Amino acid sequence: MSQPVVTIIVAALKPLYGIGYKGSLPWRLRKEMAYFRRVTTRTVDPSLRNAVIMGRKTWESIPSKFRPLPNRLNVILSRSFENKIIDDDVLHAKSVQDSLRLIKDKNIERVYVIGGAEIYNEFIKSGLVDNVLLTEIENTEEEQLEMDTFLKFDADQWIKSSKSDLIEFTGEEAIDDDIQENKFSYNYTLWSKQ
Ligand code: NDP
Ligand code: 14Q
Repeated sequence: MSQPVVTIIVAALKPLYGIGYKGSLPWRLRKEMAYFRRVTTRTVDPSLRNAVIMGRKTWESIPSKFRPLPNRLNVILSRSFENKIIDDDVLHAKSVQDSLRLIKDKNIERVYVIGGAEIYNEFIKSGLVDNVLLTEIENTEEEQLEMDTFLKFDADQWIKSSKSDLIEFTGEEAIDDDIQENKFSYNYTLWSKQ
């Protein structure tokens, strides 16, 4: 495909859409991480892979034994990088436009923008994002969770898709509502450009 679909995938705590704390995730949600892995890895065409694009800080936040994220082309953005093919699984890019240009001839089915906040904002500003896969998390405890990184998500700019469209888009067999894990309740949602 000449221009693969670009999708942001993010888990955010409502109502402020908090996504990070001190360079890490503010929560540990095992089932949410498994969903992230399945959805970003899955392709319809078995001869293709997906690309995951991330900021330098998010790359550094992934424990080294888990990166590069397997079975996906990992693209890392830094303003101090040269555009460079590191190996078959890792590319470096110095801009949003360059990251998309670099993966053009790489047999990529979908592009997932996996964070963090700065990268999400840069992609949204660029107008190149087609969809947002947003895991909407709610805290079921009184105690406030500490967060220092937030997603700028304006729901008025996006149309929420139906659950059947979410299932079709992700390729998941079924998607539960109000998943409970630790002190949180969450829902997987899909938003498309208005
Ligand atoms: P990012 O991961 O967005 O990385 C920011 C870095 O990316 C910048 O410092 C710069 O690297 C590079 N960069 C940014 N814009 C561009 C550009 N236009 N061109 C080239 N390079 C660019 O960092 P954040 O601090 O914003 O987010 C990290 C936080 O988000 C962490 O707490 C992490 O855990 C969380 N997170 C949460 C997710 C969730 O779903 N809840 C998902 C992913 C991350 P350099 O400084 O090297 O130039
Ligand atoms: C899994 C969290 C998540 N959910 C959703 N819906 N969208 C996302 N973009 C992300 C994310 C992310 C980046 C990230 C991955 C941050 C991180 O900070 C500590 C760790 C990981 C991570 C951790 C792993 O442990 C085992 O395998 C892992 C893969 C990624």
